[in-house]
Amino acid sequence: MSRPVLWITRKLSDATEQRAARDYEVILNPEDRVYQADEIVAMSAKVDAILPCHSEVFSKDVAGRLSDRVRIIANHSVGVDHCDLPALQARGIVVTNTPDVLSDATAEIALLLMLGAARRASEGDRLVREGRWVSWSPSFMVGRQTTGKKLGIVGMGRVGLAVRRIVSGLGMEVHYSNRRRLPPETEQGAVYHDSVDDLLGAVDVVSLNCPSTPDTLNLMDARRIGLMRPGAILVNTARGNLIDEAALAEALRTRHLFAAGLDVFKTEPSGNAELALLDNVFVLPHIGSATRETRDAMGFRALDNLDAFFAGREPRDRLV
Ligand code: 8YV
Repeated sequence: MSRPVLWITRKLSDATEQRAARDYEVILNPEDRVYQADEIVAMSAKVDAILPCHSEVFSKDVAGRLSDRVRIIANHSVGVDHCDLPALQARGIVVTNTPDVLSDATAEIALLLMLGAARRASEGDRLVREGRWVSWSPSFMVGRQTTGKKLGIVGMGRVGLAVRRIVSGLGMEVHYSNRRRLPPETEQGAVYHDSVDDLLGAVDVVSLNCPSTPDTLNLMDARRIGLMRPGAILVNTARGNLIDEAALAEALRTRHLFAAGLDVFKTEPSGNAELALLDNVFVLPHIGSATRETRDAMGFRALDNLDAFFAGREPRDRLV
């Protein structure tokens, strides 16, 4: 029986590409070029399966124009806001993602962002590198301590729970909001708020860990940012769409917020020029899951889903 043709849209880890080449007729992208809508549609006529990243957008329009040959889109990401799931489902295309395996790596970046924002890491780094560190005093570069403070996690799913685990050494009091309250054994004493609004005023640091959906677009708008405590810190490792970036920039300029730590932006790549000008923002270029271990694990999880599908079994991470 001939092997399914699999298009891997971006350059993935060596281990992932080797395993894929062992089991599929693979089309790779060694130049790591980003494919646009018409190219995705054209390529779809040649393949049975696609293994994309969040950089390839399967909008309603693209879903409608994909070749009938494509049977499964096995994403190399947990977030699937780049996929119009109802439109793909209507085409009979199975869609999977890669939950669990990136939670710890993403939580590490949330911790880094929180501490980087609280302790003015970008500012200090620039000062030393640019040769502007010319004096020292006890009142120099004073930041905020997070030890023993209150952390609010918006979206207590797998990544939210990993964030809570990783900050445990800081003795933070954990609060959370979530669509559903967690059972006591999972909640483990975290304080539940039945609305984001209610959570925001109760904590010193807010970590966004919920998916980007039409309901969460600009979740952190000017009104909600205004509900945060004066001097609070906002951390985002989820998706840029969760924040009204102009409203955030204003709150940082006026110092209503002490700082923000951001790994994700509305426009990627590139980020947000207005935010980048501010000293009290610690920014990274969407690298939440970018560790060698996690990249292998994500690739393998996507391949596990493909293997199950082509063996006639239900893929573990099937979304539609
Ligand atoms: C990835 C992500 O870097 O999984 C997600 O949703 O945003 C990131 O972990 C990216 O999607 C890799 O394909």
